Amino acid sequence: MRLIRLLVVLMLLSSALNSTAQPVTTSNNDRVQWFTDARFGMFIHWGLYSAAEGIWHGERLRNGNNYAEWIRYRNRISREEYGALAKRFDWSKINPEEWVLAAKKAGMKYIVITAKHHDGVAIWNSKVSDYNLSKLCNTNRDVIKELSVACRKHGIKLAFYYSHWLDWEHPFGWDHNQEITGRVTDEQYNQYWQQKVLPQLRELLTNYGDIAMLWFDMWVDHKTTIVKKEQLQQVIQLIHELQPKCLINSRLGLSIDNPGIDFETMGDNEFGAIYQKHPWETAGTIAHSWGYNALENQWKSTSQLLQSLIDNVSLNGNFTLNIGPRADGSIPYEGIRRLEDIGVWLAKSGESIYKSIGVSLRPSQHDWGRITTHNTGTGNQKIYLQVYNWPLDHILRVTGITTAPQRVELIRKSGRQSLPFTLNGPLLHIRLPQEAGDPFVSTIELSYDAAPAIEAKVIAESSFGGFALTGENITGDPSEFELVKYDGLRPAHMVMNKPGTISWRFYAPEAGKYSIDVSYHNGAKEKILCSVEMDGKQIQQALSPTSRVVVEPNGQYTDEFVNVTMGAIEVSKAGYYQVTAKFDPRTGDKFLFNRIWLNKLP
Ligand code: JFZ
Repeated sequence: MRLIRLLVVLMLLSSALNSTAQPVTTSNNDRVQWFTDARFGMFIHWGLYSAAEGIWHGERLRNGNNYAEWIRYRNRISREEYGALAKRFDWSKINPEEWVLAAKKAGMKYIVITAKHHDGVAIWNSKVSDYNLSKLCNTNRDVIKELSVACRKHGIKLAFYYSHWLDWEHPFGWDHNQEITGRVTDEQYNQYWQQKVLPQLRELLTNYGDIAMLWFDMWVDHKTTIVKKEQLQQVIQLIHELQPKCLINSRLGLSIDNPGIDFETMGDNEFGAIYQKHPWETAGTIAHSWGYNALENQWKSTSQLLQSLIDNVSLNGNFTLNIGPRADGSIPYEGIRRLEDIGVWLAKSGESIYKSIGVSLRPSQHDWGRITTHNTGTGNQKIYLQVYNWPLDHILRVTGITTAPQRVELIRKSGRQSLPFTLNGPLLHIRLPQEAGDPFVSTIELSYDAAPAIEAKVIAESSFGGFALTGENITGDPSEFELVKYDGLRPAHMVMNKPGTISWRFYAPEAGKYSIDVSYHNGAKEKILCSVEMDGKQIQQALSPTSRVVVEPNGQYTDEFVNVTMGAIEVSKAGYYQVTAKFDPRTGDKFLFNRIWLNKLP
């Protein structure tokens, strides 16, 4: 799966070489356009479990994931005892319109609510089963009805999470433990499907107006579960029959390549690493648990949440951020605080998020942040530099856009501030004020009257200057040598276990001498020759064997990587150069190449 994604992105990158930054549509499927335009939505986990608050008979969640909505299964709670949690709901306080207002204020465009979670409890007044929140609470209120009215009133799209595979309430529904007990047969499971799943989906798609999407939750391949493909197809058919515009996510149990699946949902809190053409989202939490958990203490910072949103947008993805209200409907303060801060940010920088997408440069090639671009659809184009880390020397270095912008403006709360810049080939330097534009993420807008030209393959300049030539930014065939990411101990590296040559596209900002440092691990017994060539000049060095390095006392060792200054190569003028490095390990030698550092000598 990941390998395929990697290949796709490499194809995209190579086709992007020397292209222009055409304003791309974020999707070519009309039904899903609103979703990719929206970029940011709210998830709400709310149900009977909200009243347990992650504690049962004095005990925290058992067995792993620590998701409060799993408490019935994890803590082996009986149907009756679990149903009695209904007593803790305070209907005088519950007001779904407040959730909608919080979403709106945060700049979110849609809401996905857990209509039925794994516990099997419908939170609407379902005619299909009496074991629903309204009946258990003995109220004629229907939160789904109220939420749908409020969403319509405030212009927020409404979507339902529906746990189709797992249902811990229905006698023939599925819970994981049946892998041991083997309790439910295929016939019985199909009864659950025909008598509960399909009728409840029919209710949800009939009684609450337009439903923007159904969010299913099977995070393993359906072939490894009791669910049959025909059953999933019945669901798709029903949705298309009742609400043809309603979107369906990949966690139905079918991958994005299947007809009927509109967008991909990544793993929980799994953010994108590569650009993907099809619509996709990350569902994430503000803290850890989805349902309200009294023992929660892992609140993410506003910067972190904003960066997650921006990272995903830069890779064509959405962010669906969860809140877990309490049984009285209130949203925990820590959540409200962050939603409000994000809303303030989006009110001034929203153009860089909504209807926006990334540019065709290497993802995360800049160490200061990310780039998004606004899909204007017309000739002019905006590019947004999302600065996570304000450079100490007050110069923002942007690599790969070779057209000079007409304007460069820092977006501040108080207005826009024009910034001076220079463009040298693909190297844009923007002079920044002392103060960051925003305490969380500063946005700088570049305006162009036509799609700017993009030079996708050139090595990005680091903050403070200098260029790192790595296994990730080579030109040429990236599959010849294995690329290993930073694994927690060793730095990222390329495994060169046979003689080989790798090269890069480098832009020298000026004439002069560039020093060349190489960082490597040589696990062989003998020296390995390295030669580096640029502009027809070559320098060589025999790289000595390297040893082990102690990471932590008493035995945690790993491969040592060393830096060696090989010398310098002089170029006669500014411009593009191919840099080539040649290594001659014997086949099977353990030679790990980390990077070359190129730096202009004074
Ligand atoms: C599921 C649910 O079990 C959970 O309660 C919550 O509703 C969440 C949104 O979805 O949990 C998952 C699903 C997928 C992964 C992990 C937990 N995953 O792919 O890593």
